[in-house]
Amino acid sequence: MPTCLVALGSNLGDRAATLDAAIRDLLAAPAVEKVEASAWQLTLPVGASGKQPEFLNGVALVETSLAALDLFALLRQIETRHGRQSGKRWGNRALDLDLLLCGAAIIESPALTVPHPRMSFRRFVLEPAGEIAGPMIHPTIGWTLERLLDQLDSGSDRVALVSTDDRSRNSLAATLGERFGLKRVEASVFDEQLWPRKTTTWLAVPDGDVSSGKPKLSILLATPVESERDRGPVLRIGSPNQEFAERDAWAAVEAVWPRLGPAAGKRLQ
Ligand code: PH2
Ligand code: MG
Ligand code: MG
Repeated sequence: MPTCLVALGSNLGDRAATLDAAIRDLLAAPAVEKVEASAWQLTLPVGASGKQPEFLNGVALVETSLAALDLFALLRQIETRHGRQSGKRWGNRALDLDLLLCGAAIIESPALTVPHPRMSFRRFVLEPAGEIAGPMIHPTIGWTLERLLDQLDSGSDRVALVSTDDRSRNSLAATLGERFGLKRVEASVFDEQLWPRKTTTWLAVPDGDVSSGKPKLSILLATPVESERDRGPVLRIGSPNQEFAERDAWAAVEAVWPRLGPAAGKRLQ
């Protein structure tokens, strides 16, 4: 029976009560054998366009005989039961349940992508995952969740923008430069294998440590079949819609470097 990993989040209402109830609901489902939850963590909202309440986040290991799509449907049911409205992509929510991993499965269907496309660089996912699921392997990157989290702590404070299309790469580099003060830097020899000079733009984070090693974040822009293997935390942007791509990219930067976000410096309450 594969073990699946689920992310939980809430930023409306009694957040802890809702996450606790979601765990009970999962346990009560007929085909669910076992559920182990991490501690809940208060986190700054990532990708918010205005003021947003803080999230309570955590993850749960779920042992189930359900197929991934059926578990996904169950998560939707539980979200609905707790007042989730089919809302905006980066909006507030009483309960958000995301299917992160299902054993080593790789699923790309219109309804569901596993591994979850934004899990590998989100602190609010990897920190709780480190507690209960550190040795699980991210099947397309090939790293454990523990190692991904360690990369966010000790990797180089750079973003590698990868695309064969110079124009969209340059335009995204400019957007991230304006928004966060990211600055173009030269590649180091070390990076050449996974991030070829010709197709990569390197951006350094202000006041970061860019000395050496793999970047904390790679963004793959609609590149046909660029492998994620061994890159570490990675966002693949498949949508050709530029507005959508920019939003995904800056939300990823905030997820890796919370101090750059709009809520930075704010005390969690
Ligand atoms: N979920 C999002 C967008 N932003 N930020 C935090 N801190 N936690 C979340 O769970 C979260 C988010 C979209 O699902
Ligand atoms: Mg969701
Ligand atoms: Mg989510």
